[in-house]
Formats: sequence, structure tokens, C-alpha cells
Amino acid sequence: MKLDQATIAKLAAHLENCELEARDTTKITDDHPEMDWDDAYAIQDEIKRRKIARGCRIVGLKAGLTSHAKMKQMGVDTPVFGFLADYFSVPEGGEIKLSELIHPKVEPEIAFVTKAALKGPGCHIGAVLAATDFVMPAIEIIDSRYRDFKFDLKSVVADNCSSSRFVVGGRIRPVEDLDLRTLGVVIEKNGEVVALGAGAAVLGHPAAAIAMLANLLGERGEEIPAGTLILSGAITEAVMVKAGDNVTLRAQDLGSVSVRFA
Ligand code: OOG
Ligand code: MG
Repeated sequence: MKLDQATIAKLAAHLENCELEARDTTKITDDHPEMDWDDAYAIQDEIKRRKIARGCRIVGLKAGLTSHAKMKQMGVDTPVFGFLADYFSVPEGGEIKLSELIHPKVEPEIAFVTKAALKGPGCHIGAVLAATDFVMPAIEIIDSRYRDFKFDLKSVVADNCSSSRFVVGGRIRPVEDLDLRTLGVVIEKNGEVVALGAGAAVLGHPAAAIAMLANLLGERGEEIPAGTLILSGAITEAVMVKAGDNVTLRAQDLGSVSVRFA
């Protein structure tokens, strides 16, 4: 760790206030170039602590930057993880007010729900599939607090990996009958296809993102408990939205999920 506790608390408050007030900021590594990975996750943990202290529930985890499309779009090269708070969850077919967000983008993802704990090191796809209760399609709405989505990995980790909102729904299915590698997804904006891909875009298999997450948490002595919702990361690049947009994710074998922006 390179930052002291007071600086971590100050940066967490700053980033969380930007989230809650829907305003952007410059990336925090501009002022703290020395900060390391532990500092970045400590700031994210402090944001989580602030939310819990205010009465929020943590309802899940997310992996991010798990596809080449995303890494290329954002100019970074390592997957990262963050948490999902209760108020991030938007009902299927629901509406998101653009005034509450800065510059949201949508991503097609596969959501996993576990039925057994997963613990690294050494967690692999087989362990993830055995521990998966079911999967469902998800639209993640990311909203980096950094101006123009310009960030480096440590800044984005501190910012809870741009987490903002998510919508899950569609068909809920056990993984046994699915091939998540070849499962196709299409994102439509106002009826027009704007991005498409297949599950293998995420680290070769979306379950590999969950294994990676269990292994990263394992380094911290933590595990993924049974009953955890986890977003496995965007299959395609993220797509910009504006007021009035209707977004639908159509996922092969998993039905569709929609959300509107007002
Ligand atoms: C970071 C979050 C990335 C994903 O699914 O890859 C993410 C960002 O691109 O702002 O959620
Ligand atoms: Mg995502």
C-alpha cells in the first residue's frame, strides 16, 4: 500500500459523491501516480463500506474487462472486479433516468447465480459450472465517473469498475443444457442491432471469468458465497445510450431483457 488511510477515505468519498451526484472527475492516478493495486481495491472497499453504513445491501459481484473487445475499447489488459449494490438493480423492462447518471453505456453479459461457495486459488471452469445454480442474461449499465471514460486500471478499480445499474431477466436456465461458449448475444437499440457476439469472447468461456474472480478473491482470503449473483463481463464493446433509447438484449436459449432510458 502506498496511500494512507486518510487519503483512501478521501478518494472513496470523492468518487462516491461523483457517483451519487452524477458528475465526472479526472482520474485519481493523475494526483496519486504512486497508488498500487491494494490501494485501488482499498478505495473500492471503502466505497462499499460507506454504502453499507448508509443501509445499502450488497447484492452481487461483477467481473469487468474480461473480453478482448472491452480491453481494446478501454486500452487496458487485465480483468478486474467490483460489487453490485441493491439500488443498481433495475427491474426487467424498467426505466433508467439519464439525469441520475453521467454518460451511461450498456453491455451484454451472462449472469451466474451460485449454489455452492467458490474459493481460489485453483478455481477452474469445472468448479464454477458445478457450483452454478443457474444463468440468465443481463444488461449491465456502466457509468465511469472519469471524464470521457478515460482511465487506467487502478483508477477504474477504485471507481468500483464503473458499476452503475444492471438488469437481469429473460429465461433462467441451469448450465447443463447450454454451451456458454457458442451462446450468441445481440444488443438492439431502438430495434436496430448495435453489437453482437458469443460467450467465448469472455476469456474463452464466461465461467472462466467467474473462476478468475474466485482466484482474485482467494488472494485476499475471501470466497464467493453460495447464492451470489455475478456478472461475468461484457461480451462486446459497450454501447453509448441517450434519453429515449430502448435497449434489448437477445440471448440465444436465454430469452431477452430490455430497459429504457428516459
Ligand atoms: C470498466 C467496466 C468494464 C465489463 O463488463 O467489461 C465492465 C469500464 O469499461 O468502464 O463492466
Ligand atoms: Mg460489465
